[in-house]
Amino acid sequence: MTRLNQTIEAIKSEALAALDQAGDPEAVKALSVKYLGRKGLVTLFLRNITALPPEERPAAGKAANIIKQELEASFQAAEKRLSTPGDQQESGIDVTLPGRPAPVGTLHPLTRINRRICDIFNRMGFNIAEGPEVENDYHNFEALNIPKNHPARDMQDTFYVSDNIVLRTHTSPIQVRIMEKHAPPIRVVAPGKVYRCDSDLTHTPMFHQVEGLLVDTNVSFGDLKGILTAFVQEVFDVKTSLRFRPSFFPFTEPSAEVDILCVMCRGKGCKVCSHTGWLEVMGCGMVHPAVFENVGYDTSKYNGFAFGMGVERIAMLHYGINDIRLFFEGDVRFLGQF
Ligand code: 2U9
Repeated sequence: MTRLNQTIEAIKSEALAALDQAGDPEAVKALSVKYLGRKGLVTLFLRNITALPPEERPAAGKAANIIKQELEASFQAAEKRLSTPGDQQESGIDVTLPGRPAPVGTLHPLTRINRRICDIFNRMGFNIAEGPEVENDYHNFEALNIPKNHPARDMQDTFYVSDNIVLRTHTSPIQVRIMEKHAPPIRVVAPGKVYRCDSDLTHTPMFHQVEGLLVDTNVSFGDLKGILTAFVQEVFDVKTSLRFRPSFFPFTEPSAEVDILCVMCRGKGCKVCSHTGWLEVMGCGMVHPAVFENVGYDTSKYNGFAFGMGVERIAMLHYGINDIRLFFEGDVRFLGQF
């Protein structure tokens, strides 16, 4: 090794030793100036090469340039290392970055529609009431004028827990229990799960109902039509036509089913409304006097109306869903859309 090479090697060793001692980026910068700056030791060494005999210049220049590059790389690495906070050097995680947003859940579409329905009636003066899902025969059937041989009692439709105990097939027993406890006037809506032994594209063994009951003096079918017309306009967000079609339920007389103009074809006829132009949304009627007698109400003084609807059916029409099972599969790709 020539004397000159020894000098530049010594400069390099000295620079690296000093770099080892540098505790912050400023110290590294100062060393960079000391060795590589305009008047730095390596720079001066390179400048003085011209004073060497011509035959020594290439080797000295090459050695000095290699060392200059090595030192530049070492200074850069040290500066970067010392600029990065210690905890980040350990884990490789930049704790100053904003966090990833946590996935947020949404309300189940049935919960949303159930709340929407109850809220509309609530604003019309109806209170919300709940009751047991496991009911006795009396409250689920007998009190509602459903005689022992009625088809609704058939083993096909009803889940029997024992001879006298059933999973409620509708939320009507809630209103029976309310009437047993309270004298008129009554304005109540009863939401909840109900159970029927039935399963296909539009039926599940468990589904949700909201029923309503109003009892007072001089209640007319016109009052019922007014309340349900206001409700339907509100729940579907559109001014829609309604029709009340005569029907039969053991607990109401007269009874009717409520249809709305098909939300898909606006009455023209399509697959959704089976080409009738109408969609059935709920049932209703004036409460049968036998039901009032069962709870001890004076039928010469009081009368009232009742109605009932399936929450799944309203939700399917509201959101345009054609398979009821989607509500119960728990697929987040479906549920995340509401
Ligand atoms: C009392 C007296 C009468 C509740 C009523 C209906 C008509 C009705 C169906 C809608 C779709 C059931 O889920 S569904 O299949 N319900 O059509 N429900 S009147 O009548 C009552 C309730 C309680 C004491």
